Amino acid sequence: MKIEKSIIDQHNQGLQERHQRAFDFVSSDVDNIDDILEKLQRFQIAIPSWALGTGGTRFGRFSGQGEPGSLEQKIEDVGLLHALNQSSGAISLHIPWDIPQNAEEIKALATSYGLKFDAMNSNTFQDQAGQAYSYKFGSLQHVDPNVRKQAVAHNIEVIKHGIALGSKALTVWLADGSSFPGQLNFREAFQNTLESLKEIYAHLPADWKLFVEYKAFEPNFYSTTIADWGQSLLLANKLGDKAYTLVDLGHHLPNANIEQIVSLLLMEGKLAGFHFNDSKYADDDLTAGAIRPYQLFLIFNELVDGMDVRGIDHATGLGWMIDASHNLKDPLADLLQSVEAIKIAYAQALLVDRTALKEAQQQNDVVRAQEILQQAYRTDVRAIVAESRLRSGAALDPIGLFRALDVRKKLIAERGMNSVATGL
Ligand code: AOS
Ligand code: ZN
Ligand code: ZN
Ligand code: ZN
Repeated sequence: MKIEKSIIDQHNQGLQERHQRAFDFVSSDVDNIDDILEKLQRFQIAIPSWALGTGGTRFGRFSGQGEPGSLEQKIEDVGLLHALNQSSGAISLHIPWDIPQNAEEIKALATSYGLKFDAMNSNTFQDQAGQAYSYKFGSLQHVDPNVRKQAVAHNIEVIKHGIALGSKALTVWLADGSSFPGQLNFREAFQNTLESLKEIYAHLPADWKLFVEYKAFEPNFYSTTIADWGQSLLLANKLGDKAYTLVDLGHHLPNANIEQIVSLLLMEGKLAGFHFNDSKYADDDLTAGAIRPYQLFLIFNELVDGMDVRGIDHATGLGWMIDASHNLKDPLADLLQSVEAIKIAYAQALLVDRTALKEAQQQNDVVRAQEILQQAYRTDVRAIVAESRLRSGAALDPIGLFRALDVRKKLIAERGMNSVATGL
């Protein structure tokens, strides 16, 4: 299914008056409103193909119905999101879950929805049918060079698929690590991982990037070979200019100061981008902004500050992506909520009075510094984000329209009750 522009216009007309009142109210106090709106309009967040179906946990999985069963249908789903919010203009694929049979056709289909291909994701955390060697004890770190070779070859394969689709980055997330003390020699595991990554890196086209994702724990519970930003940055620095550290918000030990990590990575020119999600405990992969919206704002505050200093393009300078899993909500509605939360945090960060903040910092005026940040955070910017959507031809209320159109019911009619998205 496709959502026609006329449907969106009709929906917007019904909400226009109310929206205008809210927008006039909030924007009357903002000097650089047009600049903010323009930045919000350009800012795109990629949708991962694996978030389009229900994920489940190791205890069970409850089918979501009408889920995309093919790569074409996944693209169709992201197309629906993009039509509703004009902010989800890219999809991130996972190999082997999304192997394109005909790259040209897939590319053309994505273009017809206004979508690009963000980072490609490799998978050496599961064994695939017919695979010669098992990843039970790791992949790029493995003690057996044959396993490492197989895992390297898979990543090179993923790069090739990405080239055919016009992607420009490879994200490597490894489950590699150990669950018991003594199981692994940390240094050898790290060295093996580095050597394997070097081989993969050597196969990157000149205009490609390698994103090295870190994760504190899970599925291994004693050590993870790329466990934190230090270990990722160490690898990225040794690999070269095309390698960067990817921050998944759910991959830190409790209470980590993620905004500080982001700030320093940006300063070093080594921030790859994000896997946005939220969590109460660890890698919960909940809807962005659902648990700690203030943290999300503080991260964006560092991003806006650092990007302005470094002159990085807010819209395209980083790999902005969601990484989420859904057990309860309709994945599409959930993704609309995530994108909205991310844009709200961005809009709030753009409101921060940076000159005043700098001044307060120089004077060690802690009270004022906090007031300045919270002034921005406590501003209800929803009408600003909605206005940016309106100007881009998207819906004033994407979730409202998604529900009013009964999109899921139509997808079930097209795809059936028990369709199951490929993925975790
Ligand atoms: C796993 O915990 C990581 O977040 C990965 O980024 C991702 O979820 C996985 O690669 C999906 O394929
Ligand atoms: Zn991730
Ligand atoms: Zn994760
Ligand atoms: Zn996650």
